[in-house]
Amino acid sequence: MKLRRTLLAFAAAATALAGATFALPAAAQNYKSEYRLSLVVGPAFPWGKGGEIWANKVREKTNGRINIKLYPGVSLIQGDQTREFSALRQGVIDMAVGSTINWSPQVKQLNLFSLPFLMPDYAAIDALTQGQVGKDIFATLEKAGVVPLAWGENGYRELTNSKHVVKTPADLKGLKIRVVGSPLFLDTFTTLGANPTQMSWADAQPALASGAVDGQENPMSIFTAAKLHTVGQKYLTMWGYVADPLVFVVNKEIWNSWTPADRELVRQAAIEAGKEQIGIARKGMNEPGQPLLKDIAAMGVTVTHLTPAERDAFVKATRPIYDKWKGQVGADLVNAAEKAIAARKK
Ligand code: X2X
Repeated sequence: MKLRRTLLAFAAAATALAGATFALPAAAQNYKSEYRLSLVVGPAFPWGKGGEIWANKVREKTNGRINIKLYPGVSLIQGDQTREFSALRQGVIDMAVGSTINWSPQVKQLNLFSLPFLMPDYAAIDALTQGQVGKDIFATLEKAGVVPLAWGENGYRELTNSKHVVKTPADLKGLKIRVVGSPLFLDTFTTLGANPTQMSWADAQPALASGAVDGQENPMSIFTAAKLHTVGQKYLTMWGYVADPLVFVVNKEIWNSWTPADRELVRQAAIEAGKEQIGIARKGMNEPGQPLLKDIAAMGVTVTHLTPAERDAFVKATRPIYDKWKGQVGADLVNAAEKAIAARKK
């Protein structure tokens, strides 16, 4: 009797002990003192700001259990942004807020957003990222070995150059244009008669400054924060041909090393940061009169808006590329995207 009571007491104590160990977050043993968050550009840009907001929210929500350090300039991979996705998967990078363009060499579905003139307005981007297409792409990323948590936005990529006003595809003829990431960009600019060369963002700025290239395409928030008017970019064409969303993502092993409760906090922080970040990225562009464009014009930049007919000439000229890449992205995904955009609330 006494023995049985002792055994029972022992078992209860052991259970309590096991429970206590289990309930204690793995923090002390398994959590790293610092998690490395990769970004192409830092907090002076809306993109990097999104990373900073995420890091701060995570630190707060987890009472410092998860401590994130920012690595702008994709410095963990020596500035080679097209390797970011592989590095994430391999654990060289713990987390990232990355552009769909930079990951598209590894995840071909992400080229969806770079199909020329697929998304006519912000509502079209939202119809994709906030709808079923966004869910399908997250499932693809998950299969590719990372944990996607939320969408952000780099923005509509407008065309700039140092030579002259561009209003027609013919105006692009022979212009040396720096492009990034996927071969789709080379195809698009070659088809338009330009002379595209692929290089990293780090290399692009000196190449623009020296005149090694004449032009580039990037969102207006990148143009202003990087002061591209100071490297000869005096002519801006608002053509809205593609936009690159950002994805808030975590390496799978890192994710699995966190307690379920902490994972939920990190996810919530990413969703909140993503919403805020999109607001910052669109600032000055989605309100009446587009005040950011007035600021850019005041810097001495000639801002060209295309008439619907002028824009249509670019749409027609790039249609063969759209059709060719529709197959590479996946016809089902592109069809679903086209449907979602047609049904969007404006
Ligand atoms: O390299 C670019 O053009 C940039 C900064 O927009 C990206 O990383 C996609």
